[in-house]
Amino acid sequence: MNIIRRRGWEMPESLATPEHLFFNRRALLGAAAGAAAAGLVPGHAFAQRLTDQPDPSMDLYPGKRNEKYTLDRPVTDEKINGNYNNFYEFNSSKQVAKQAQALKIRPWTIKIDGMVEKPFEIGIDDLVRKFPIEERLYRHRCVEAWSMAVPWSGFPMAKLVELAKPLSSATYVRMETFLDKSIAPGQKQSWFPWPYVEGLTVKEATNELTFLATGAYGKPIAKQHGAPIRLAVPWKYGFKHIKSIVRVSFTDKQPRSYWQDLQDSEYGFWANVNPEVPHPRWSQANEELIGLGERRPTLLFNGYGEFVADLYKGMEKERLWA
Ligand SMILES: Nc1nc2c(c(=O)[nH]1)N[C@H]1C(S)=C(S)[C@@H](COP(=O)(O)O)O[C@H]1N2
Ligand SMILES: [Mo]
Repeated sequence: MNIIRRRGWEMPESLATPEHLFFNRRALLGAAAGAAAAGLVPGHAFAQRLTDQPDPSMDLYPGKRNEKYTLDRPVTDEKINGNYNNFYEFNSSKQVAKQAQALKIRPWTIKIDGMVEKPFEIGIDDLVRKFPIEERLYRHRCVEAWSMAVPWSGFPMAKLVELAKPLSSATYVRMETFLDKSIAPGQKQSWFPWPYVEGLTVKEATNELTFLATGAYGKPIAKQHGAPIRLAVPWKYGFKHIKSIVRVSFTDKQPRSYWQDLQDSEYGFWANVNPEVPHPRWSQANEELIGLGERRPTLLFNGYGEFVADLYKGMEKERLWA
């Protein structure tokens, strides 16, 4: 007999409320096509893994822990975190880790352009050695009402902004994920607005909390978490935490993100965590702590108000919370 067991934190489908809309016909058709394509990929992913070189940045991790950022819950078990991910480029289920191994993370170049003194490109191994790597324990709150606690390693985004030398007229940063259908089957689904794009104001990007994670759990960041470099903005919903970044552009126009493009009425630009403002389809009042089988009330700004509340003073009329 085939008994399907659910662990406590694996919510039934009806509660899991995936980010994208199942009643959207294009997405519905897409989910079916994606599942079919998924069957073909693990072999490919495995072959890629066998040919991977040892990570050349291994010696940098975990970096000295920055004790300023503390948790109110235990760090999520690495195995649990590494097997419950969101990475639509590979597939739109949480079981994406295996397929994500197809991502090729060397060579990896990040383009810095737009309103900067001089556009340039930089290889990931040059970038990670420009600044001291530190470790920070951050909470992560997905818009789907689950959360984790993660030991990221990396450097503040403010350092990258400084390196980029934006013009004083640049007010926003737009970030882009890789685009390569040959390794990422999700990107063959043309009704999704690839590549994945996210944005911040330059003020947000240079806030002390805003972090570029190149490592996690004391080593180079795993592919399913967005290797070799992803964003961590712990006061915002998880979808702002763009993975596998290849381009950082400075602009004076508010960037339109992947999720806004997909469903503007549900996913706004600011996306700050607020337990009192429900998502149009579910409450944000509390969250499932993945791996702990526990639900807890969600905190305003995910508990990071002391660092970021000032950023939003006088913006009460804006849609700050969805
Ligand atoms: N490029 C890209 N970045 C992404 C996503 C994605 O699908 N593609 N999903 C986002 C969402 S919704 C969440 S909750 C987090 C999940 O990060 P994790 O898998 O490391 O927990 O990544 C975010 N960044
Ligand atoms: Mo998410």
